[in-house]
Amino acid sequence: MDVLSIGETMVVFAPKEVGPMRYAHDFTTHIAGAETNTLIGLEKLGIKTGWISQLGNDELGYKILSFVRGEGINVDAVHLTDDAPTGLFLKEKNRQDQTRVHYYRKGSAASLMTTSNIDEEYVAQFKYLYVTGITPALSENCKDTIFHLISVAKKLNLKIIFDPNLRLKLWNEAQARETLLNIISLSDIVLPGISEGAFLFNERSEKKIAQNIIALGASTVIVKLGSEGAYYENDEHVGYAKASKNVEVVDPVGAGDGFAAGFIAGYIDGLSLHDAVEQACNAGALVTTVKGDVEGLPSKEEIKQLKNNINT
Ligand code: CKP
Ligand code: MG
Repeated sequence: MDVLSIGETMVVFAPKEVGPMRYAHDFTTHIAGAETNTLIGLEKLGIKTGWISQLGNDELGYKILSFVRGEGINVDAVHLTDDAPTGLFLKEKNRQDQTRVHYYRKGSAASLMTTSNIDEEYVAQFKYLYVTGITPALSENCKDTIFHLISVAKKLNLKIIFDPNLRLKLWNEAQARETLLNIISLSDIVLPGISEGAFLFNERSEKKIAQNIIALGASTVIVKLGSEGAYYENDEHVGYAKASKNVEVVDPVGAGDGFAAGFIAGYIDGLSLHDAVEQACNAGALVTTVKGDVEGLPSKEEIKQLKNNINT
């Protein structure tokens, strides 16, 4: 298997109506969590993945488990617990079409993960570990678990890929900055958004952000610039890439995870750094065209179609 990840996945309830959620009556449900969003994206691009997590031994837990399994992800390392419920969140849309997320995940099953959730033999089956800054924000024990997993993965020669995914609803700025910088210093490939880079290094320029990350020890950095594409840098290549075509945004949440999937799949498939980043931009763009965080994750064919459209 190729890519292993660890994190919390939740059921999302999204009101059909636009406006304050207190007046909402009808909700659609989706499954979302940054790490499984990326793993699902990778499976769609032909990469074999596995997921370490903990869900409640409850109806929402079963719903998530069968959905994630159904997308092809190995779930042997997903544990069901009676000690806490599965987390969930609500996605509210206001009149300006802005999305607000409300979490109901404090004390959730995933937040109770400890180092005992990490089985070295399971980790040893993979070549890459993909982590995001959400998991260490869930609880102190989750933070310890992430650092333990990274050290096990490094010992077993897995490459570490990190998306900072800053979530200030989950922890304070000082805690976030310290932990995210520590994880960056242990990572091979880092995928920050431009505003996350600005938060971490007090720098507005993508080049300065990338240089700071490389100075901490990473070999490849890709700074996401939203609809402007992304800046990439390693010791051989530096440049910009963009989605092949502008798309109509329906739901922006999950774009970063689609980006990660597009990039990691391209990297594993041996594309040039530029082409892997372009594939990432295309995958991220396509995620935003569909409601839900994973429903718009593209296949290789769909990425090709988006590319071809612009050339005709
Ligand atoms: O940075 P993105 O918009 O790609 O991340 C979205 C995900 O895990 C979303 O699915 C949600 O479940 C979360 O980030 C989160 O915990 O905020
Ligand atoms: Mg993100």
